[in-house]
Amino acid sequence: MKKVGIIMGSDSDLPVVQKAIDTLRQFDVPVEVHVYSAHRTPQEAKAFAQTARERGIGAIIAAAGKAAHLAGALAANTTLPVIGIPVKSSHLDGIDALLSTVQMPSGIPVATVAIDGAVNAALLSIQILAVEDQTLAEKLQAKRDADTKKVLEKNAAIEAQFNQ
Ligand code: RP5
Repeated sequence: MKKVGIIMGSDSDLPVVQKAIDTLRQFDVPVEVHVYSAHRTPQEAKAFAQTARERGIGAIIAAAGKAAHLAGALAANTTLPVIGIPVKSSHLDGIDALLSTVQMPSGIPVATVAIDGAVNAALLSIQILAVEDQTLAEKLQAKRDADTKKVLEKNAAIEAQFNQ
């Protein structure tokens, strides 16, 4: 199975990124995790992106806050799909990172999830791998079914409380 490469701009992003790692582990998807910054370690970030495909990575998740150029900088150096997580790590509540991550110029796409949206970033990366992996696709469907069941149970409890 392909790996998911997870890059965070700083180790201070780990509390958010941990949720992506946990989700990928629940699906038994192998991960490779690094701290590389588009600004502080641009050479290392570029080298990672340029070698990711040959190392068996099928999708990249990039988490960064503030002037968050990490996802875009990685995407500029690979044709693998890159998913950006804007991290809420500044006085601007993550809006800065969201806009920096999502507003990519035509030709270099980054699939941007919500601010701190690490679980969806992981699920999207799994969906990308599942295009060619039937077992993974079945696990995704099983999770959807379980989530639906939980919501319907909550609905039944609310209906019992309020609808006589
Ligand atoms: C960004 O700046 C990082 O991704 C992090 O979200 C933010 C703050 O980094 P530290 O100053 O905590 O290392 O590049």
